[in-house]
Amino acid sequence: MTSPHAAPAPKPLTAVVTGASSGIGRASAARLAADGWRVLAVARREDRLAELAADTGVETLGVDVTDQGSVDALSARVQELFDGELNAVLHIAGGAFGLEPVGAADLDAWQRMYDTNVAGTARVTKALLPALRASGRGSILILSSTAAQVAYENGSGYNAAKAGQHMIADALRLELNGEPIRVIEIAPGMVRTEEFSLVRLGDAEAAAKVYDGVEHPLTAQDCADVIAYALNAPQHVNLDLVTIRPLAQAAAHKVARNRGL
Ligand code: 8X3
Repeated sequence: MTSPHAAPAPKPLTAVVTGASSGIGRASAARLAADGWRVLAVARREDRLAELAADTGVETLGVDVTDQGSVDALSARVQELFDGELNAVLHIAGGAFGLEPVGAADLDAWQRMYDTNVAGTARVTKALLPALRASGRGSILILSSTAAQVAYENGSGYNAAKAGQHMIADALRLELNGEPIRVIEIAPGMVRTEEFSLVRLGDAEAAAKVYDGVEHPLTAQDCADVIAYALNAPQHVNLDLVTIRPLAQAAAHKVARNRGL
């Protein structure tokens, strides 16, 4: 029998995950749902989201982070679904398009990288900040990359976009100091997902070569585990910046291949 003095069950924590149709976004949405969070998983590809919803029970919404009307609809859905109280936003939407030197830069691809990674993060943050504030326990988690930390040949467009996200994280942390909202940056190195290198390089053979001789690149699940740790940690613990690399990788340029790692 329940005691009349029993404390009410705590309200589940709420999260919005962008880029949830595949890779690290999908794995993070699924992991938070398994941890008991109420998750609104968003991405452009609604067919993929429907599969995720069927597998995990998360709520979904088709959202393009580069489109203001779409992000306004996201904010309205958060209001409706979570009574306007949001505990975490995970900025996973983004990615790399192309791999060429500055002298041959594909400026359309640069623009797309800026729009999705940088402006997308700012647009979604701006829209959801009132709900993060209203929850009294908020986290803004930005998935950047080791590409934000050190440049590499042919990486400049992506380096610039990811460095932009890093700066958003740092500025936000200063701006929100004194409020119960923490800002967490997760910076993975070599992660093998079904799409990252394929989207970047446009062909499966070139994409597979990136991981040649590396037996255990990071997986989306590895990243989701770290993300879940950061978000489930007590609110006073702020993992400002977590760099994650596979054992085989010491730096962007230093990858041990064919060593069984
Ligand atoms: C992915 C890491 O090395 O391809 O964000 O830039 S890298």
